[in-house]
Amino acid sequence: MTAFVTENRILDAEECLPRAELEALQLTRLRQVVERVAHVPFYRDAFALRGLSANAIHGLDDIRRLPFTTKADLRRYHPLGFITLPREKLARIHGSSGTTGTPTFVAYSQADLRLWANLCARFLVSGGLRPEHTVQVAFGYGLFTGGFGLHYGIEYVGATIIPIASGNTRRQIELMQDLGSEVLVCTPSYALTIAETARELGIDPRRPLKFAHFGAEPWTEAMRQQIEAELDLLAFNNYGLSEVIGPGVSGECAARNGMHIQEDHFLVECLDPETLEPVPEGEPGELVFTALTKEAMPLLRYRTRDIARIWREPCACGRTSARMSRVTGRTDDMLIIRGVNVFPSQIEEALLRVEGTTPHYMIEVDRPATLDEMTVRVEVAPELLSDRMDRMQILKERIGREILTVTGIRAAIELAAPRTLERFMGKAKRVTDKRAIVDREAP
Ligand code: DLL
Repeated sequence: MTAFVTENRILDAEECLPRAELEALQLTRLRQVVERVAHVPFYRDAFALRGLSANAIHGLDDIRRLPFTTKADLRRYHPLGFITLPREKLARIHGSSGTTGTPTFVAYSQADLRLWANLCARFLVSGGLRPEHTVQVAFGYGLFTGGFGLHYGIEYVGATIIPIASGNTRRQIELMQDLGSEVLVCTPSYALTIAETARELGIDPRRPLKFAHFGAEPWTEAMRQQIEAELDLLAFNNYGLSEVIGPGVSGECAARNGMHIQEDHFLVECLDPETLEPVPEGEPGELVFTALTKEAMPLLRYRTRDIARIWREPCACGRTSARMSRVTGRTDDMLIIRGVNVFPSQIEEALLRVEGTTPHYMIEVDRPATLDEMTVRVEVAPELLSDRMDRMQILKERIGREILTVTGIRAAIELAAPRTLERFMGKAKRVTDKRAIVDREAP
């Protein structure tokens, strides 16, 4: 690992390795990690069943002989059955609350924490962060990996951090102005809340912000445009998940055309979630990651449930790594409504096509009799709210049509006044499924 924000150098050498060299490095590291996890009970048993050892890995394709790891496996070995180091060697434990079931924990060694800081620094730098910037971290600090992950990445770059965490939006805005934050780090939905609150307070939120790094939840290109217009900044997307390391798995460069996956540390597969066979390059599939270099708790073939596309064409920025698209849905977030697959992101896409509907919405699915029904509640701009029922009806029909076009589903539309739907400081939770509760995370 090198500190890379020196005079003219803003890339780690490993980020631009020629493909063949990158793959050779991945293969060496894959063998090492297989060896490292061989005594973890889950993998020991799975390897025994398959007659596997590190010697059985001859090429990267041999990854397909390795077992998958799922959230349900982590639960089965709760709380820390996947660690490869003695407990006393752990430096940090984070956790993910998840929406169903028991929380799961992830562990880091000192070396893992250094690696994590480096990986976050890489995407921050590729998205414009420099040591002279002041950065406001409005992610939660705690078991969630967002706050601490980004914090140490920013520190690694050498920029000034304001670790305000999420919440207290008014203070957030005051501080931003007082201390001159140029960079904002949070979820995209919280950025919208910040913009909205600033407007209400009569504060111009556009100064001094210059750019932002958003992640931890799905968002659309239209939402990016809206945030950029309201806050007058450049917004970069970054992706990660606790089980793999936290933020730092991938992030956008200046080209903002896909997120560079940090492939020297994470081997990625893009699989058909049903057949678990690789999808053709560029096609959407479930992302599956193998952590190649982590010490304390490297997971093999972790099934993220995130749907995205992956491609490997070279990027103008010089990085040679594969890029991933936005996450277009999760296999477990996917709603099946009257047999049709619907992702919350599609509803957002439809809403953003109708001027005057803000991106604050909630989706409710119910089955009052035999048929599923979807209701979309959406906040609309004050100037669109009217006492005239006919006008409101026209607006509802327009929204309904857009949702039908995007999803193929007819939804009941309810219009809400501004600021009446719930706001989120962290990840937005927009779906209520009132049909029979199922454990969506079961393998
Ligand atoms: O959300 C790690 C993170 C923190 C990433 C801060 C980026 C910034 P978890 O709480 O384990 O970890 O949630 C991981 O969040 O599987 C995705 O479904 C979703 N997610 C994360 N980043 C993005 C993104 C953190 N840029 C889960 N776009 C993942 C869409 C994202 N979804």
